[in-house]
Amino acid sequence: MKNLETLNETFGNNCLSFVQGENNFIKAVLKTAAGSSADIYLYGGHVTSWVKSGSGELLFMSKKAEFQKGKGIRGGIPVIFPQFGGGGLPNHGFVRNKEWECISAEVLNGKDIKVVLEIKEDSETLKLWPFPFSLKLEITLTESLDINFIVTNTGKEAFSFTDALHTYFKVGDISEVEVTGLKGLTYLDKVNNFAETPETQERASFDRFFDRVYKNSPDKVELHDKKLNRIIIIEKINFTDSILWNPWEGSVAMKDMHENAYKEMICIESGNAASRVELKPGAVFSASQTISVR
Ligand code: TA6
Repeated sequence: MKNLETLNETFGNNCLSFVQGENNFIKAVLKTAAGSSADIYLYGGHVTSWVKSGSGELLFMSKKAEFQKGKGIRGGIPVIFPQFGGGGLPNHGFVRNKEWECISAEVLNGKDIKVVLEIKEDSETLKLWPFPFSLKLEITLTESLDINFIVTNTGKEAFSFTDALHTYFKVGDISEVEVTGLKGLTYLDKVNNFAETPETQERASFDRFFDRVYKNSPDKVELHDKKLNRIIIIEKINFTDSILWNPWEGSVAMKDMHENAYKEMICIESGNAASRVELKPGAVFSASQTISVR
């Protein structure tokens, strides 16, 4: 794990610097000439802020988010691999709870910034999940925030996984939010024993706890925020599903969620959650998400 000085010497430029963030966790701070910015912690490969010039902060971060080794950071864009949700591994896998390496940083077209982070197996992960792998995140800050999610099977055995970019969006008031693009899909309703449920709403709205895996969702979904008067567009490639979640008043039991935090957020996650991705030795899987605002 490189220290701050080495990171800045190796990758720093006039748009990117590494600083000590919360609890002295190292984060990259990206700033474009157009006035957009993003914060990316090496811990978890975790984007915690995306500010678009003219629109303000687009991502939700809990005021009580914990920056502790072994714990997930509550908010931003947790990276979920090799397991979405519960199962034989820790909930949502283990890469969000580990240090990633920065392997490259460059300014594109004189204005956009691309940072590549990588995590590989180590003795801890091999105990949990006995497969060598590489997971790279190519994060590009332009007028939008683009993330390429690239898994390589670097071992000699095939493996399978589920995944997600577990994105927490900041909203003005969850009761004044609508999500479009889901009508006609079937979702697994985790609030109702994973019942296969048809989505009948053109403009899905929310008034209670929801936790839904929309299978084979379209590659574009929109978040309409009436209170903040903005539309966030989530576009994805090769992430087959969209997962929507808000704990509602249940968040009172979550010690890393501040009071009434549920009112200010919605998770719309791009992932492969309902079906596993199979990867042969040497094979590469890539998926991407682009979020933008208008
Ligand atoms: O994506 C929705 C979900 O799977 C919910 O079921 C809930 O567990 C949420 O993720 C948060 O999980 P976490 O492990 O980050 O508390």
